[in-house]
Amino acid sequence: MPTSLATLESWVDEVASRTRPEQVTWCDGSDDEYSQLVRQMLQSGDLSELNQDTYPNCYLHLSDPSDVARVEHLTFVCTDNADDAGPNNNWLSPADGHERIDALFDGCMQGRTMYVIPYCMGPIDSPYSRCGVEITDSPYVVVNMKLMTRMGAAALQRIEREGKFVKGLHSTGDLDPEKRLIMHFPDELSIKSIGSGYGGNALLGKKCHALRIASYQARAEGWLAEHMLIVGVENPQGETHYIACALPSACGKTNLAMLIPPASMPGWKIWTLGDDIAWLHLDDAGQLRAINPESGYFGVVPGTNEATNKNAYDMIRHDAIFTNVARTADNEPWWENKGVGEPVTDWQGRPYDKANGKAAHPNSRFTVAAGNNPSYSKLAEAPAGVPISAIVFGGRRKELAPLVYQARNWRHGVLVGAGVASETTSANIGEVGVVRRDPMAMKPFCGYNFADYWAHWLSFAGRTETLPGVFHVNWFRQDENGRFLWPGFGENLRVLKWILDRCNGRAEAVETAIGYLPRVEDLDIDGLDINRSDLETLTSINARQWQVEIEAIGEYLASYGDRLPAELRDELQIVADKLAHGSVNTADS
Ligand code: SAT
Ligand code: MN
Repeated sequence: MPTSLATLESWVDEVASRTRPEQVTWCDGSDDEYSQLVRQMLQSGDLSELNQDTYPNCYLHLSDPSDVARVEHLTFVCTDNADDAGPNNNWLSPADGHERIDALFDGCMQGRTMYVIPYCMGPIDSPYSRCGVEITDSPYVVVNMKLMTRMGAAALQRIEREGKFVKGLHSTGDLDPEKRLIMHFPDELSIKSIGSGYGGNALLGKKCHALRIASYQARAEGWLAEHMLIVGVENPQGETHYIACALPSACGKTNLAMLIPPASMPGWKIWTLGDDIAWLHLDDAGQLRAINPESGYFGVVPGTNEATNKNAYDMIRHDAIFTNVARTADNEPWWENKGVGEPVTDWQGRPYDKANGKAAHPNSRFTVAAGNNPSYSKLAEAPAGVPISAIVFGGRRKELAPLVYQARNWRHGVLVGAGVASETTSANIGEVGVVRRDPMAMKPFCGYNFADYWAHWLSFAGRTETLPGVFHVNWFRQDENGRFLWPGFGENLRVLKWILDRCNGRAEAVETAIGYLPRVEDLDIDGLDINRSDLETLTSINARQWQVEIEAIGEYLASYGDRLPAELRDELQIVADKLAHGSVNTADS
């Protein structure tokens, strides 16, 4: 018997009798198993080899052209009461949800192998970690789970000890977009996903478990599961402080988590803890601590080059799986803004022709184990996680939002997070570049009613005296000609420095209606090539535009009805009043 846990064994049997696979394989997470699956996929054509001299152990997977991103419109949260899922989720009752999706699972694995993948989200010996088991008929999912999570024998042992795990059932089905569904049953700690082999739809440990199910669990248990990178910033004196930062998908979380300090800031170092998800707990002393539940990265490829993110560029030169990139004549992977080489085959395997659009899909991805990252922090393995000094929210905004500002306090910070809006990206199927509300960058990922989620966030203020500072950033401000005002990438360290200096009482700011802003002279811009007027624009606000924005945030919040916490409404009124009475321009130290 592969497991001593009867509930696990009987669930696997039950799934097998519904899906009727040819065989069932329990995954042990070993390197041998990984190599064996890679060999098998090279034979079946699921993977192809890239140039093994220049990209050793790197492989390319081309997905079905209709299956290249998450599908929010086909993603459901199934709770007894529709209000518990909230207007931020598509809802079905658990009975209807099971009925609709189970019909698609009937016999779907015939002729295929069913893999059973025990995994642990978080360091294997951390009390903050949580386990799951994913059943899938996709060997591509197995190898990605091996790179992204702690999967295999050690996870199974923990699951058997605890007797509790999240059940994730996945099948690629027949990839028909009409028969694609991703369902969550938070009260049952279970996930069912069919019809997609892509990223967040199929690697169930990631968005489905570590965000949607975990956020629901976190609320009941008093912690937070967030769409945040975790980064350590070491100053020239050797002190390291940690920041957790929420940005929507494809807005540069991986780049920020792996930032390379500019040459004009010697002595600074960046340590990566995580690039996508943070689980945050208060410890006994009331300090907020973070772990990264993942152990690998599923990052956006286009735009990665030696100048923008040398760490990522180097990290994906070996032992990486590429999904939906193009290829060069030398059989190297190629993507837009790689900086070297020319595509000869596009992401659909066709001869490259400009007329067909981009060579690599804009949401093409790399998968690598976190250990490949030259700036990987060993503390990512620490069972107790790291203390968080600052929480940063952000979005992609052409206008309005300044480069950075600080919330007046935690309660205001929750409003800042709840009001986040961002232009949509290619990480979801749908229109790109439309501004939409994306509170805490969790719009696609919060497993319950946002109103309850904000109440949960607010409740932290009553639980400790020492909460982190809360900030908002926007790297994407443009002028009327579409030119970016801020250089971004490594230069973002200047903003992180101001943020941490604020938390440590070392930086000045001006109080405005929306919060504390740096003056140009409060930012360290030594050696930065940027003109003064761009900096002025980046560090100022337009009160009239903000009045319109605050009104829009008010309407958005009101759409949550009676469940909206009154504190949030009060906080919004404070900002509206400050805007109406002219911003207070007092220097603050
Ligand atoms: O496809 S994923 O959800 O894994 C990536 C993303 O959208 O952030
Ligand atoms: Mn993400």
